Amino acid sequence: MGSGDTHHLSELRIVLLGFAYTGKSSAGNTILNREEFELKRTALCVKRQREVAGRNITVVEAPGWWSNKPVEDSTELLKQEIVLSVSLCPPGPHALLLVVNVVSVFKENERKILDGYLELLTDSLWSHTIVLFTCGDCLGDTPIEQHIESEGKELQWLVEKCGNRYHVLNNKNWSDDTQVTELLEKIEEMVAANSGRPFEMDRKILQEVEEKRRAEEERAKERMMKVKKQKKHNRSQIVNMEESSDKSLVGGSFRSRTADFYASAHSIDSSHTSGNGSLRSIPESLHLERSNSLREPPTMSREKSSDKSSVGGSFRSRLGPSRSSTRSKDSSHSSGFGSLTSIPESLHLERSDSMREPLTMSKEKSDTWSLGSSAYGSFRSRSGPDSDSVYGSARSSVSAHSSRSLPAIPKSVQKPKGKVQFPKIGKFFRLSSSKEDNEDTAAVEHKLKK
Ligand SMILES: Nc1nc2c(ncn2[C@@H]2O[C@H](COP(=O)(O)OP(=O)(O)O)[C@@H](O)[C@H]2O)c(=O)[nH]1
Ligand SMILES: [Mg+2]
Repeated sequence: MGSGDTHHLSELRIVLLGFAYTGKSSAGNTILNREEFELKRTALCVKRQREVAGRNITVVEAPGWWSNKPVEDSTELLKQEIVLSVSLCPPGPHALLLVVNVVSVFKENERKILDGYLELLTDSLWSHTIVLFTCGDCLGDTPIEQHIESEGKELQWLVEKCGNRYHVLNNKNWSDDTQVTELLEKIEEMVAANSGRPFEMDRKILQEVEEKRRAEEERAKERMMKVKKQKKHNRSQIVNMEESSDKSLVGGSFRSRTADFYASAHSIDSSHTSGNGSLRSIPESLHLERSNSLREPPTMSREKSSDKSSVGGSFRSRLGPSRSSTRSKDSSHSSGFGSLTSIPESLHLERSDSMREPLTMSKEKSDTWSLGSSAYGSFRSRSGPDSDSVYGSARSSVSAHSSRSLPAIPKSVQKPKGKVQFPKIGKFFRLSSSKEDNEDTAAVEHKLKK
């Protein structure tokens, strides 16, 4: 591809598309010559702008898709984002860069899946698309043409669909700026071949998706209002309970403090499960595994994920294997009305050699999940034999939501030795009736409220 006769554009709009973990964010950074994109998975498009090589460049990264998950099995959000990516740089991108990692397998299955996702953007995308090979450093001395030939007919099909437009980037070598200027020139050459027309998405399809998105956002707002209203109602009920318990002589102070305790436990819990839009970051204490795989992290059965919305659900997710935490966060994402757009770097996704989605969880893991379908179950999974103490249960569910260290349990409320007992409220009250114990309990409550 020659570059001498192309028109130098002062503005370039680019959309990066492709499988997850192929190097889209890295390519965006190489093109903009700065770490503008974080190397972590995002559910929504990310747009960055910068002046490079005398051009004002806009780069939009669409969320990547899994190589073993056909478009019909993917989420609505992902499909919408892929379509909307091209509307984020009006009047449309000059170039769609289809990112393919040279170390990834690209066979019949991958080709079909890729084609399925690209169909979302209609057939007209091909005239505006360039295959952008990443991991150029992994090729060594092998010319990209040889790689295309040796990889097989599927990759050749892709390159030909793109009018034999391709480019190789080594995202680990920013000092070589010719690789970027050459890419920009290839884009300008394509723009010239398209008579300067940017890629325009079919208006009807775009409108449909935009309307759908708007309606979802509206419903999300309504849900948020509903949750707020519900919380307000719950709070006023607690106040009423407190007032009526104050009137009672025996156990009054205990009940009012208990109401406080449960109210705070409830509010921590609901911040995880109600998805009211306030959950923006995930505590550092939660970690996902990441190895060398392009697989989608394991999914939970519908039953398991719905379990999480019940009391103790988030608690269980935190206690289970590290992946459980992952899923718990995932659910926070999906119920969070789109406000949670990124996953902190401390969270790592599992990778292995294959790009396939792993099968569902092993029996052993699902057994772990089924533990704790009751509050006691979840408590047992964390605390073992001590689970039969009411305080123990409350204490562990609170700690599941809080990254703070657990306050010490006052002696007076620890499990009595010998036969297991479930204290009744009256007994419970009596347990903390001495001055010393009251001080202990007050200290516990103070810490929990913090
Ligand atoms: N060696 C090498 N690694 C790369 C290159 N491009 C991306 N990577 C790595 O591939 C992984 C996925 O990259 P990322 O940009 O997050 O992919 P995305 O999910 O498609 O945005 C990261 O660990 C990158 O460091 C490249 O050109 N060479
Ligand atoms: Mg990325």
